[in-house]
Amino acid sequence: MAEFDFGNDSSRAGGAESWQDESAAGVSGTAETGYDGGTGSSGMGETDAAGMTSMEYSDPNKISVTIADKDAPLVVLFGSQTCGKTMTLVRLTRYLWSKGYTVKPDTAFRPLYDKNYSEMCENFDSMINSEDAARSTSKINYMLVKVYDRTGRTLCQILEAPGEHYFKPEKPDEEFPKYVNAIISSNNRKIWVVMLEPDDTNRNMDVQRRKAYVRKVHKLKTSIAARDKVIFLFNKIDRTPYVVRPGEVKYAAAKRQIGYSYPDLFVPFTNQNPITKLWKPYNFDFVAFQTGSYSEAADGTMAFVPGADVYPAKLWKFILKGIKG
Ligand SMILES: Nc1nc2c(ncn2[C@@H]2O[C@H](COP(=O)(O)OP(=O)(O)OP(=O)(O)O)[C@@H](O)[C@H]2O)c(=O)[nH]1
Ligand SMILES: [Mg+2]
Repeated sequence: MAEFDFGNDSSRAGGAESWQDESAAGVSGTAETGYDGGTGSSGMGETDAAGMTSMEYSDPNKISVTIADKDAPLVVLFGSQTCGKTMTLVRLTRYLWSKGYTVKPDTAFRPLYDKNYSEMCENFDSMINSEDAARSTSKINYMLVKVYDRTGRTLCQILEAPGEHYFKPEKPDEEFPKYVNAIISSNNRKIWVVMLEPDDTNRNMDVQRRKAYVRKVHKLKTSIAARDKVIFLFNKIDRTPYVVRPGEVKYAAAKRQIGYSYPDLFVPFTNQNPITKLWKPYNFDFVAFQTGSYSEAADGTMAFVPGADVYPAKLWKFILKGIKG
């Protein structure tokens, strides 16, 4: 856990003062910034529309986050900008609600000065249910949600953060920001959902950049704990020729395509166990996914229609498997 305390359960109740105390010992650096106690009215305490201080915005190493629950497994949606992390969270949340789970944002994740975050927490339900989900979620930079079963037991927490903090196409080999490293080394069991997408769905990605993304994923692999699990999520599967009908995907072909698009991606995940490798050649799960379809309505809004339930159902099955270890 190194120098990062990951907060504690009292961080919210204690308000701005206790937050400052904690961050002094944490990665955020907010204590040195002259943080103004959450009024957002002076100097470094001022936040932009995205809810970050100018300090956080210009130097991601100053970003302050708190994972108060140090026990619940942490599912991290890892991927570059616009690969679909936020919408995957939206889709999975809708699915989990339909199955009777409770999914709620964790208000303590960002400091009180991040009004954008607190507003998102307040409007979480309507945001997730919005038919214009793509637009209504465009302000999501960070989101930590907790998933509870019917008895109120916490099953896991799911983290969504800006794609450029995991992979920046123009600076592909840059180190992770401090807070990402703090998450990597936290004691929570982690399930890394590594996002992949078709060759032609992201204008910021080309052959070279996908190779660089592979390097970043391999770097992640060398940094994570042995007990951590990895799920490769091939998003935007609707934009590939591998969908037979909604929810039914030619898995072998889809996986083969990933091998071509992201060369050597799977190599470090080879199962070295002489026995289990006979039926399980790799140490990861693989899921094809579609968050939904996006069509432009007459009024210019993007109408979001969720994809088939099969996709989030399968993702959730793998997450549950990862939680159980
Ligand atoms: N065709 C298709 N498009 C998708 C799918 N999922 C996401 N998209 C598109 O990708 C866009 C970006 O999705 P987001 O979920 O906001 O991406 P993100 O990974 O959170 O991006 P950052 O927050 O910038 O890191 C959406 O607005 C959609 O246009 C999908 O399953 N199919
Ligand atoms: Mg996002």
